[in-house]
Amino acid sequence: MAVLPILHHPDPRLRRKTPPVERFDQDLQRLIDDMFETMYAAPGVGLAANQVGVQLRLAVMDCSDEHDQPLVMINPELVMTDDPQEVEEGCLSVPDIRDKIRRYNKLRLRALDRNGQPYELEADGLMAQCIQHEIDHLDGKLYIDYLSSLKRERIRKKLQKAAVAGG
Ligand code: GNR
Ligand code: NI
Repeated sequence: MAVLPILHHPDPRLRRKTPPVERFDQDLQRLIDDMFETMYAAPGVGLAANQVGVQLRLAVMDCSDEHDQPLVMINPELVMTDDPQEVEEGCLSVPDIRDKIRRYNKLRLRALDRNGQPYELEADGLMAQCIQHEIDHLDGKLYIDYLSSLKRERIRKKLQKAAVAGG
């Protein structure tokens, strides 16, 4: 297994809508294992494939304290949501910044597991928030897109400066 480098905003590869996974082969299994290792090492509670430069509709998650509830989401879609609420959010691709946005508190997810088997689950709280965050990544969106353009521009400049400095 390997820890992969995580792309930072404003990398254009974070802005593409990812195409669905069609091949559930050995390469996909290795990628999923590497994504879990990368997510746990960060540390983070979720990671989308395009954050490590792979254009596939695939994300991994684990919102547990014990790192014992790994979840693979392949070709995920939301099938039900409630009303949005304000929550605080961060992202490994937007380092050292957090802000409040609106997310659904409850949802129903439909996705494929690592073997291509379909499943559905209901989630709330942090897990529901993280599912929405990862699906946004796979659609080429970042949580900062929900902030004011003034805030977004400030964040872009700060991260650009850090990248030029080699951060
Ligand atoms: O580690 C993460 N924490 C987090 C906190 C609140 C809402 C979403 C997240 S996801 C983030 C990891 C990440 O960037 N996944 O794409
Ligand atoms: Ni993120």
